[in-house]
Amino acid sequence: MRESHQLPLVGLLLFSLIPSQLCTICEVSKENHSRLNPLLNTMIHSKYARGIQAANVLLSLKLVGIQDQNLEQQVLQEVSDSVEKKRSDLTSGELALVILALRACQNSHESVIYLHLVSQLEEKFQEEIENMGVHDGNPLTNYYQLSLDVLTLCLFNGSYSITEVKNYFTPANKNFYFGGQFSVDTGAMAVLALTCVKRSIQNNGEDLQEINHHIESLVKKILSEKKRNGLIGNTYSTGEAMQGAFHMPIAAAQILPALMGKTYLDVNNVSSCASGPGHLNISTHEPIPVEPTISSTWISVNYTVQINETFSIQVSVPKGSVFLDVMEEAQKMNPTAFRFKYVESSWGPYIISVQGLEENHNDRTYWQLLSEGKPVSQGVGSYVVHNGENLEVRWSKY
Ligand code: B12
Repeated sequence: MRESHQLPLVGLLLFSLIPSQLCTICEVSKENHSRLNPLLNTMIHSKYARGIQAANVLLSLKLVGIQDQNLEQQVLQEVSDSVEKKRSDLTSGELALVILALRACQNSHESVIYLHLVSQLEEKFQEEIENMGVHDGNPLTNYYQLSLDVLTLCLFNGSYSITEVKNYFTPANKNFYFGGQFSVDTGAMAVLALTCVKRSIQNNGEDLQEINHHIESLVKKILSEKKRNGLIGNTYSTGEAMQGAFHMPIAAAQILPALMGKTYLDVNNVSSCASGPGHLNISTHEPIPVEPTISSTWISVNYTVQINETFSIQVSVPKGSVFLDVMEEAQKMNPTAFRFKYVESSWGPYIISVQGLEENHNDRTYWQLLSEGKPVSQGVGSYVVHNGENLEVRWSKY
């Protein structure tokens, strides 16, 4: 992913994921805990806190130690129901997140009921490895999810092979890169997983040395990306920025633990979980929805679908519209050239096909979103378009 793909979130996320001694500046002081309320409310009152995506929210609530039995019970129910519904259709990373969320902050004797989920994850992790064997090193999902898998198996006594982890998580592996650009999020999640594995190794042999070496190189790569965006201070120092950059509940869920000085490595540490603020003020009422100001002003944008051929159209949409509105309008005007499909994900709508041409993880193909020829850093549901802008969806390889 290119530079423009790096959100302030990445800067903060990376610090949250690197072992905590590096992260003292991320933590919000006790007096300022109330400033986290907007983040909490964003996280809880959203359609993305439903279904399987609720796992992110539950994990975050438990990690930061918010003691609200009703709320926790409600989110827990949401997670359990969606596991029941999706069953074997869960991706490996989704299942890993579910386990992290359900088992977080529990004593080990309380958590026997989730043992079958850990065995399922062992199988899903092996399917990822097998897929890499047959498809040129490409997993079923991606390395962010493989890292979540290893982290979860490591934290909750699942079985995995240290040799496999050592071989697959070399920092030069192509799966750490999208379009030649190092993915900070992926690297950060891998550092967490490798740190857990490192702690589990008893002897001081070759395994330990190699894992240590992987961690060090990944941290170096992450830090070298950070210098370019350098937004850490600004982002959490102003409440406004928090509500802006982190208006997506998933973004809020990923950043909250960091702001409370917690990382995903803390989930099996019951005493660390319990030391949360407890008193954060969560509004139990849905915020009154801000009606989108139906603007009487219309803007005009150019929209292009780029495969081998180029298909372009001029579209008029109300001011304040997002990328998705433009795509929908273009589809109405010319369904043959501009028809598309999307799926809902934790980050909002994700474009999976245009003109019937579908992304494929085995081939590393996807639909990239661009503005003025540069990749945008948000999805179609969030990116607000401007008058005269040149938007593009491009058939690409990562
Ligand atoms: C892997 C990945 C990809 C892969 C996905 C395919 C694959 N092999 O899995 C590729 C490289 C194709 C990709 C593409 C894009 N990505 Co991406 N991606 C990720 C990453 C590293 C991990 C996602 C994951 O597996 N999560 C774990 C699983 C369990 O959760 P999940 O919700 O089920 O995951 C699915 C969705 O996240 C979806 N997805 C991936 N990226 C994006 C982006 C958006 C906007 C949406 C709605 C969904 C989505 O693919 C995942 C697998 O199915 C995240 C980092 C992060 N912090 O989450 C960035 C991340 C989600 N991506 C991001 C962006 C911006 C994009 C693009 C819009 C870039 C672009 N300009 O084209 C495109 C999406 C365009 C589209 N078609 O709609 C941003 C989103 C920020 C935001 N505020 O919206 C993130 C957070 C990276 C970052 N820090 O900037 N991505």
